[in-house]
Amino acid sequence: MGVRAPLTITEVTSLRFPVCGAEGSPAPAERLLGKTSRMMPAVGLLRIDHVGVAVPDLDAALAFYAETFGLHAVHQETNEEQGVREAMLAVGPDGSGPRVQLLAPMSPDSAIAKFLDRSGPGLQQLAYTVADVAATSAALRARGLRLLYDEPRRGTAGSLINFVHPKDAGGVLVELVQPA
Ligand code: V0V
Repeated sequence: MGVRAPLTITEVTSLRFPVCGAEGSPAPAERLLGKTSRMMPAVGLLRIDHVGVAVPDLDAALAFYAETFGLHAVHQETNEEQGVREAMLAVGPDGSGPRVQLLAPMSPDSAIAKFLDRSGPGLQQLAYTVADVAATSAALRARGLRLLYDEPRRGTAGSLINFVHPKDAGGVLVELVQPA
């Protein structure tokens, strides 16, 4: 029996899978629920990109993470559109895995300022890497989820980003990141 090579990113994002069973071969869920067959585009989450942590003061948080956890920033920038100063911290000896993103507000009406007012410092978002943020957004819209932006916007280091509304994702603000 042959072993299939791993799917490429292009193949992963072009996959379609039956929600209730392919035409002519009803899946158990379809037989049980009696739903109409339809094909959905694959969502295409590739890995966890980063977790975002809301902090009131970026410099104080950077010092805390360095002294306490030995984590250091590998990238810092200001994103005016998102109203944040942010830093990406690498984890582990080669730093190639998911990162911790520290997010500090630039103004009182920014998303991070509102989060801090409501919840205090802490986990604000979970971000997944995707190959094509527009395609993943479309796939999630097809499942009835609300995406915050009609078109992808600019994220860290020239990436393209969009978000799933936390009320449609089990109380988690989900970010989609297409790296530059
Ligand atoms: C709000 N809610 C959250 C939440 N933010 N739940 C879980 N996690 C969060 N981060 C809840 C909130 O408690 C309410 O629940 C409900 O959602 C609706 O709240 P809302 O009054 O509409 O809240 P707002 O006005 O604070 O807006 C929430 C959204 C906003 C998610 C729409 O934060 C947003 O646009 N976020 C996307 C942009 C962003 O987060 N930018 C900063 C990171 P109840 O009370 O009704 O039960 S920038 C970034 O990540 C970059 C640049 C990057 O990674 O590259």
